[in-house]
Amino acid sequence: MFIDKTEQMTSDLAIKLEDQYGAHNYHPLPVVLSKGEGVHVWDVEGKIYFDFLSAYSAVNQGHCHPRIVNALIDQAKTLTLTSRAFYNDTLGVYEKYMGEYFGFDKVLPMNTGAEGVETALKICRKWAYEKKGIAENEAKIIVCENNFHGRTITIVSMSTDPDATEGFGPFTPGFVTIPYNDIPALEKALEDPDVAGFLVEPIQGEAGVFVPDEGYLTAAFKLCKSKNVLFIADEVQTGIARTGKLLACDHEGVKPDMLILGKALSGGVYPVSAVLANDDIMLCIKPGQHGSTFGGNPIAAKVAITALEVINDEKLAENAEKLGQIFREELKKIDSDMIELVRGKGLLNAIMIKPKDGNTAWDVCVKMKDNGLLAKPTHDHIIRFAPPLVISEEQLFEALEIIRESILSFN
Ligand code: IF1
Repeated sequence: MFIDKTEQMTSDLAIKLEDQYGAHNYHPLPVVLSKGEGVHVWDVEGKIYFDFLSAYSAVNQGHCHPRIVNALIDQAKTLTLTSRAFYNDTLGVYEKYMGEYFGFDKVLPMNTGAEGVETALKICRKWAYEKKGIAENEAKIIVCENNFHGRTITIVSMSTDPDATEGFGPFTPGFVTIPYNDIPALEKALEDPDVAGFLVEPIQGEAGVFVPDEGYLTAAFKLCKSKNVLFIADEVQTGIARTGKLLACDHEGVKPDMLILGKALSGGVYPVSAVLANDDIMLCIKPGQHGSTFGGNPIAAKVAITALEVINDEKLAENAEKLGQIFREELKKIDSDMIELVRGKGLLNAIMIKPKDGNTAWDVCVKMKDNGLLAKPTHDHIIRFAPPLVISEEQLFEALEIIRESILSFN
């Protein structure tokens, strides 16, 4: 099928093109987007939707935030990429800004969340051998069941999800898996002197917005410190104001030894990730031992600074906290036996859907799409709701009406 460049783009054509020429590694909701602004996206035919996924919490500042887009444009006209073979006039400024913003001595800039996680794993192992004195190649890192940290071979080596692991072996060794939100299990795993780190999502996003018990992070952190083990927080999805604080760890005042950020670090405008740590950990990495062509490039640097300024200036964490509480209260009022559970923190929320007359979470999402709101199921029965944090109370109530109407339509 040859596409005439002048052919009018339609949703059907876009789907056909992806089907014919793209790998089939996703099963998207049948909607084709062509424009985004704030909490809204539009499809090719011009229909408007509330975006309640925010590209999995990458668009916390709203689609195409003008300040962030302009930062991208201005830098793109000046200097896009130097590599780290040379210095440039933006990276140090960005690194200082990040260190002061999150309270760490140093940052190692990368691009995707998975690269951030891989970087943290490498730093943790380096620290294990150079500082903790674990025997070479014996370092272990504890992870939780139902984790999601990305899709590289080493990261899926930590996964308990068959879809993530089947057919991708052999796997990277050195990981110990324990149940999430289980302090006794962590305590037992920490008895092994070769444990170097504990990698954990403060809220498990992909697992279905699994919020651990109050105090879990504090207890886990204290246990790690008592055993000289690094507490590594993967805040790629929960960070950058999503859960009602700058970081999900902030709800308990836990300061991780290593912090992994991504997604909304750029407001969804550009791939930007980062690992932050203090000197005693970060300086275990010496010149030439880790890096990336695009890591910390001038565009990423300027975009991330602006994206973080927007979080502060527009008080998006406060807005997420306030509207998240209203959102959960209103969801619980929906009189439907399809809703088994409502849970979340800030504007990272989810509902558990009990299938009814053969209708599943997917059918609810298709109905919400038809009614003007986009969300997607995770693990069959859970629908995650994560609108941009710039959403107003009025827009939230408009969106809640769509959710309510869509779910009650199955009664
Ligand atoms: C997809 C899931 C969410 C993450 C955490 C690291 C990464 C992610 C806590 C890696 C990425 C994304 C990946 C994206 C869908 C989305 C996702 F459904 F896959 F699991 F959010 F829950 N740590 N999560 O959530 O970051 O390399 O993607 O930049 O793969 O379709 P990345």
